[in-house]
Amino acid sequence: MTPITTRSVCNLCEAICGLQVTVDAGKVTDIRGDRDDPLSRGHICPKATALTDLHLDPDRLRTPLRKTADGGWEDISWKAAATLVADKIVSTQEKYGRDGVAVYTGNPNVHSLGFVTHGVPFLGALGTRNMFSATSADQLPIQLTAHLMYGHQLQIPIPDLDHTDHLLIIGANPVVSNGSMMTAPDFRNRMRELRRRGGRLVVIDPRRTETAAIADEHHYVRPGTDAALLLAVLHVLVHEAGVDDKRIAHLPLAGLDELEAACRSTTPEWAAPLTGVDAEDIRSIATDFAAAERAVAYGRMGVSTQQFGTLCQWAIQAINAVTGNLDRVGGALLTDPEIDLVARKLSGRGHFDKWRSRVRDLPEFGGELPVSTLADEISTPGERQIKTLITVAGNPVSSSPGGSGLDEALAGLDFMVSIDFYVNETTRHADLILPPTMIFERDHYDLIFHQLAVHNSARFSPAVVEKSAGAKHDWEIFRDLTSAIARRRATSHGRGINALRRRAAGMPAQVKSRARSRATPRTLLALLLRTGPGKLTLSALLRSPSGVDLGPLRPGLRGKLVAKSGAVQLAPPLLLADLDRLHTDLVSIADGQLLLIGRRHLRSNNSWMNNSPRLSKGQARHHLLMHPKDLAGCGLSTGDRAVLRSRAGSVTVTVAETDDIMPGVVSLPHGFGQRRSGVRLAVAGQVDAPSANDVTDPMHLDTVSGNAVLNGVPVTVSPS
Ligand SMILES: Nc1nc2c(c(=O)[nH]1)N[C@H]1C(S)=C(S)[C@@H](COP(=O)(O)OP(=O)(O)OC[C@H]3O[C@@H](n4cnc5c(=O)[nH]c(N)nc54)[C@H](O)[C@@H]3O)O[C@H]1N2
Ligand SMILES: Nc1nc2c(c(=O)[nH]1)N[C@H]1C(S)=C(S)[C@@H](COP(=O)(O)OP(=O)(O)OC[C@H]3O[C@@H](n4cnc5c(=O)[nH]c(N)nc54)[C@H](O)[C@@H]3O)O[C@H]1N2
Ligand code: SF4
Ligand SMILES: [Mo]
Repeated sequence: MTPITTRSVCNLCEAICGLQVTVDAGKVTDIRGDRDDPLSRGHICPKATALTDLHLDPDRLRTPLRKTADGGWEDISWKAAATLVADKIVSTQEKYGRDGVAVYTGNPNVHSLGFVTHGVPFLGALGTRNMFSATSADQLPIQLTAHLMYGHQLQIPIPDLDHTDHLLIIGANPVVSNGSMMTAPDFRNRMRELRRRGGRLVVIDPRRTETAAIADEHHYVRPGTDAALLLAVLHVLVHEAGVDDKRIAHLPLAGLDELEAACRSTTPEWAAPLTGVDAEDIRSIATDFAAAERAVAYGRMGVSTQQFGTLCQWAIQAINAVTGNLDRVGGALLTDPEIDLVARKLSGRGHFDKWRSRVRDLPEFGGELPVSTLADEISTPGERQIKTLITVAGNPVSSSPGGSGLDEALAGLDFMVSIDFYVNETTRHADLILPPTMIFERDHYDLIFHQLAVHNSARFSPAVVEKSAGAKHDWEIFRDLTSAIARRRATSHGRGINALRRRAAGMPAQVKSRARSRATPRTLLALLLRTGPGKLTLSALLRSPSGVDLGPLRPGLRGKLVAKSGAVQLAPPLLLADLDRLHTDLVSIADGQLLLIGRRHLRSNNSWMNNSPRLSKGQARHHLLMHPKDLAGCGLSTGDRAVLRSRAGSVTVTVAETDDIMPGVVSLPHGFGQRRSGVRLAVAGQVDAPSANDVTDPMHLDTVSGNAVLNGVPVTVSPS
């Protein structure tokens, strides 16, 4: 056979880069950026080429594994596996109630069409309140803020990168991450274009990051104190510069008076000693922003996974709104995806605090509880205790705070099943692992990330290689589990299986139940396209495999706003109430303590892809970065081993000196720690890396949302 070149997609991060791939004898042999892709324009990062490693990795599971009595693994048939899972789920729920079964869904799920079409309804049909995901260690504050201000958790204005004159980034590093809650492939070139237009990039970050390095201006900020900084910026905008009524006239805004009151006393002079940013710098951050015709503020992990994550995300929205940059070209705009999850009601608005977690009384959001309390819910006896856990595409032992505590808790479960293609720190505890196919073997359409992209486009990427014999797609796994559970329930209650089938299979409610159990992600996508207001059909997408250009972002929030009041809520009461905490709890650390923050690397991908030789080769990248003054203060020098300790736990790290970090701050990346026994990865490099989440503290939350605090963790560092 001659090699063929075709189009595909990288689903490793939110940038959703288009790929040109060469397939030879059923194997992908070459991967390049697809220049014809209207969104990614030929951009890829080193991770795209590592998809070949994933595709060919002998450690990647292709068929189910069952844990043996001595802790090893043996093969099991798909059918026997589905029957076993169904039996455990049904018997647990019969014995302990629906909440006896818990679910953790990890990050890669949002990058899988089959999960969205079949996994979401399957898991929802289990009816458990013990739902957890990576959201509460990530973007929960953004979704909660969108829910409170715009009326929908996914009505999230996106920075109009391609037309702005002034981009203010707080706590994000898109040069490395390629954007998050802002699908922004080719970010670096997009910033070159900003410069060519005469625009400015301003970065606020405790580390001089790769993004700060290309910025016009960078300010260090003390971790966890951004809410004070942003409220001081709002103070300058509202009380010193004054709101320009003409610039905000295009939108219905409610709560401006309350917002004004909330930032009356939050002067730059108040914020300066708290944040470490000079009062005059705070003033110029605000006035430069206000002076730009088209400006937008954007903040991500550094201002989501910290003590005041929700206040930060709210203040960022408020800064855009009061300067008239919300719903303005070059400001923050809603997208016009071909399949609009909000307009089509394919995603719920979100709801907050409808119920609480059993042990720590933490609020749900959108039906999920904070992952920081997953271990408590497993190990604390009582009614509603978790006995059976389903994890899908996740690794919470590595990715959630207090990972070592969760590691212990998982060992105490009655039963655990993981849908994942690796044995990792988390899935090693499973009784069963069900591996799905990977991206090249399955069809893909980005239902989620077209909704969050800086440019409107639509792209369907059919599978480019056959799945291996006996392998299953994730949606087939969910379909078969649905049937197996229905069969099992039928035997215990004599009930028909259709009720569950109807609830569980397939996404759009329009589809009749029998058709739904036969539906594939591709047929459901075709249906969504056909029944929507857009012009594109699946055949049209198949004719344009690089994607269809749907044009730049456009204003239109007024017509799309789902808030019941019909206005943008600038001052949600829940958040105003949280301001008190800002005045009482703003990061206080004891003498000798430092503040831990995280970081990402271009060759990292959360806790996985560490098995790719292409990505993990080369120098270790998991050093604890420290300022020279702090290093000397701890009696250490570069290369030394040291103990990094917090209230929650400790790890041994190798320290490295850098001038690129604020004194008093240390940085350790997350996603490592694959040395826990039983993990079946070859791990080409980065072997001694500790898990940052053995040090982050599951008790330390952004209290209002329940989101994890992964940045700004008080720690000490001492020679090991
Ligand atoms: N300290 C600290 N902790 C953090 C963060 C931080 O910045 N600092 N970041 C947080 C963030 S933003 C996130 S999103 C989370 C991520 O945390 P998680 O979502 O818990 O973990 P991942 O590392 O994404 O886990 C990926 C797992 O999914 C599997 N997988 C990959 N693709 C597929 C697939 O298509 N199907 C299935 N079924 N499985 C698949 C992989 O084999 C791997 O085991 O980590 C969070 N944790
Ligand atoms: N290469 C690579 N790309 C990725 C990922 C990956 O693992 N590797 N993961 C993907 C995922 S799941 C996500 S969610 C995104 C995350 O995307 P980003 O949020 O852009 O990535 P981070 O590296 O977490 O950037 C957070 C920044 O906040 C800074 N920071 C820490 N604490 C504070 C603080 O208190 N205040 C301020 N102002 N800044 C602070 C950190 O120094 C860091 O530069 O990246 C995605 N892209
Ligand atoms: S930036 Fe890299 S990892 Fe992200 S989608 Fe593009 S190629 Fe894949
Ligand atoms: Mo994330």
